[in-house]
Amino acid sequence: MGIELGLPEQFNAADYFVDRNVREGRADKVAVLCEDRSLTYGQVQAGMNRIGNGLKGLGIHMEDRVALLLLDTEVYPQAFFGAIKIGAVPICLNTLMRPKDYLYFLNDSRARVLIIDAALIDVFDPIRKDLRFLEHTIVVNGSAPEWAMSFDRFVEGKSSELEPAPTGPDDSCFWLYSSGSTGAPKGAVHLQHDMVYCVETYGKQVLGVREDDICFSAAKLFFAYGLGNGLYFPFSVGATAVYMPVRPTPASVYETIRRHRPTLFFGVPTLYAAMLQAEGSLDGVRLCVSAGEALPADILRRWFERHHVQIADGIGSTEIAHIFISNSADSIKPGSSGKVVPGYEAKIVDENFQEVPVGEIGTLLIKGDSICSCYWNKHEKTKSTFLGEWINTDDKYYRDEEGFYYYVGRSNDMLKVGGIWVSPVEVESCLIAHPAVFECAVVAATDKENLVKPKAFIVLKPGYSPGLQMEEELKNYVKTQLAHYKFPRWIVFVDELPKTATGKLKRFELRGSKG
Ligand code: 3UK
Repeated sequence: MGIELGLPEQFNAADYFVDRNVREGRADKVAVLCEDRSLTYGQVQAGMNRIGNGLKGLGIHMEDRVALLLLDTEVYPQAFFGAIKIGAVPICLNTLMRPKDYLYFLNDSRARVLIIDAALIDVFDPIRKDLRFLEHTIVVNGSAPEWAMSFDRFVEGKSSELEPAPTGPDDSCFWLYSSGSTGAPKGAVHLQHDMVYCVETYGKQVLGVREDDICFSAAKLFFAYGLGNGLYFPFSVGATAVYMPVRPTPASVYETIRRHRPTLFFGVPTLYAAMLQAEGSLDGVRLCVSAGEALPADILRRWFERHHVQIADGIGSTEIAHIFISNSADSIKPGSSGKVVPGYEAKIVDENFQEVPVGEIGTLLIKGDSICSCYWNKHEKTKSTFLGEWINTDDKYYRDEEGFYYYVGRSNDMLKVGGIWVSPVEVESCLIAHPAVFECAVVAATDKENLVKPKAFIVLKPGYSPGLQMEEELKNYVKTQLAHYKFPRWIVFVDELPKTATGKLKRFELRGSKG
């Protein structure tokens, strides 16, 4: 059943997640630990207010979009909530994408301001001339090029006092982009009450997040998953968040755990598999969480044997903001996604939207009040995904007698690689543009840890010969064109691809192979 949040008619998420901590006496409590720096809730509030006032100074109003392209540092919560506090709408952008992806995000969203980490500024050079709506670029954590504005200039003379904008629970609050197998990414428009719904359901009832927790998410804040883990769960109870701006490798993650001693740790299956291969300990961690893709039972078993800490696998989505089916510390079935989180409802249906019996596979529909309001400017996709109170997750699931849910695959061809979407169609279009490639098909294959990675079947043009050198060349080619994690880990050269009588690729015949 759904739960009532009972939020007042005037409600602003920045007031709820930041100001309330100060009002409740936590001004001096540490909100964020990042490398050797720490910030209290009072400092986060002052920084947030200064950024809100800075945005107002640029003429940004309620409902204007503010794009954030930021590494995980203490700037993140201040910029995110600074925008929300004035009623503007932050868009958390993935930092791993290519210039043309950013061109799309910025033009599609019509963001008027971009707040960008100095370390990422180079991606903007090739696209600056094609930006249609962006008016201001503010550079944080480093110096600004002459065409942008430094953070110091942006906040110069700005007050650290700010009244929240008169938003309500159903106003737009933040966007996250979600990618599909074909077509452009879709901006999921989340409302002011959505984060509170996730807190009252998964946050409090599954994680049991509390004031003395220290939350460390290796999954970055720009993912819907990381945003809850590292930002609004800890901030909902005045806990502490640990931010790590560098890439999550086993070494950087173990080192951050050693240094800041988190109590809750959030990762994706690929990272858990890699951490099992490396030295390190988890002292102080009371629970680990996995999401983004299914956690193989064997990784969970080996993790518990070595660290004596459970990993609670749960499924969430960008559209639903966070996790809606999950295992929990005291209820775990390895290989399952767990049970429906209190506050959500689930239905497994056939192609006529009729519920299927226990044990039978169908499409997973979810109901719950953290579902985004729509995809921005994508009416057809909105209608086919959001079905009244329900959302079609496009995931195939079955349920057992005890109410545990088991993931069996996607309804479409999308792959989850290291917890991030990869569209096989996008990788294929990239490969086909290489002069040696005549035809190709990209499918999911599993590595030795049973984790999914892209695999390419390639028919070469006459005059080109298969072999290790060609394989390397094609892999490198994809790496230069697309986000790095999308490149095919295995390449198989074939004489022809399996096709149906009508010439449609029989993708299922290639799928499911070992890499
Ligand atoms: C897949 C899973 C099996 C599934 C996310 C936690 O991953 C998140 O959001 P995305 O929009 O992707 C959603 C899709 O990913 N998936 C996610 N978790 C699992 N499949 N087991 C899992 N545990 O296909 C789902 O539809 O990137 C995860 C919290 C918030 C999130 N947005």
